[in-house]
Amino acid sequence: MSKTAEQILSDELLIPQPKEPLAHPMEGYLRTDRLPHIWCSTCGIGTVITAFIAGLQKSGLERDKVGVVSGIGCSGRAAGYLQLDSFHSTHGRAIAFATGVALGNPDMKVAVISGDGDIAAIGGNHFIHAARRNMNLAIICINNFNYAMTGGQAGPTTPESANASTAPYGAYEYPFNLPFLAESSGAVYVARWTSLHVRRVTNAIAEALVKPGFSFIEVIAPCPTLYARRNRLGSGLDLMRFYHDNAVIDHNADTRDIDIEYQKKIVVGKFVDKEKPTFLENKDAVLSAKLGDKYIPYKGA
Ligand SMILES: Cc1ncc(C[n+]2csc(CCOP(=O)(O)OP(=O)(O)O)c2C)c(N)n1
Ligand code: SF4
Ligand SMILES: [Mg+2]
Repeated sequence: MSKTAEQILSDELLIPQPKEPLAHPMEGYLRTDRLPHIWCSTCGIGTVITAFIAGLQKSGLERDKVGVVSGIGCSGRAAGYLQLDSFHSTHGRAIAFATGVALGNPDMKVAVISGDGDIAAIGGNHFIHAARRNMNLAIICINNFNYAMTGGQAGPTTPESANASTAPYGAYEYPFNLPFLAESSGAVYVARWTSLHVRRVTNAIAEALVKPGFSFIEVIAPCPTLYARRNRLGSGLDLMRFYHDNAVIDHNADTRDIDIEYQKKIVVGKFVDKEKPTFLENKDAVLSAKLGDKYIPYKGA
């Protein structure tokens, strides 16, 4: 039985506590045989994985009712380390793949954990159409402002003037404001946090997992090896300090106004949380009304 949003927010942060000393405190949720992981020291991706496991626990969902899909990239490695029904799909196709899993298993909640490039560049079309259809998916986009795995190229969220390997004199394209893109495409839940806001990210993931329909959570996270090094921003810890000093929580912010400018204030919060029938609910409602008893509601593959 899934928990309500109120129950989730009133619970304490639940980090899995092993009864006996184990090899890893999250053993049971991680494929520990795949450790050590590939991520660099002070990279923000691991924090999101920790928050995902804690959020999954808070959600109260049965583990066999949750699937995780990632694309390709450093962030796209997330699914491969999680001991769930998890899939490392192709670059840009994580949401398309997750849509198939969700439609084939309507009683399952499918989460996508992937990067800004995977979700908003090559996968941008799948992103807007899954949001438009209100597919039952929870999207967690780890935004490190660049294509990290392939060498720090500029992507669709790189702030103007930031240095990237394909923008050595500073990026000059206009970046996406992802919460605005998600909301205007139809998402029913939209939040932005940084990897410093572990408790908030955890709660957002728990809420998104139990919310029917398309939820989107952007997590701004350090990439010390490429983005921070090229921009001389220091280590991941320095970026966490920057988030501490520059993240402004404003749940009532209009998503149109929360563009991210290079090394300026970052508006974070839960911006959208509304109810709307999902893709399958709409399909069943429309076809039952038209076809009556002749229509057999779809129960999954
Ligand atoms: C079809 C295809 N195009 C390009 C690539 C090369 N590629 C692999 S990862 C990646 C970028 C990943 O960026 P992002 O999704 O932001 O993840 P990050 O590494 O930053 O976490 C690219 C372009 C690929 N693997 N497949
Ligand atoms: S290259 Fe950047 S995003 Fe990739 S693991 Fe290293 S720090 Fe993290
Ligand atoms: Mg990236």
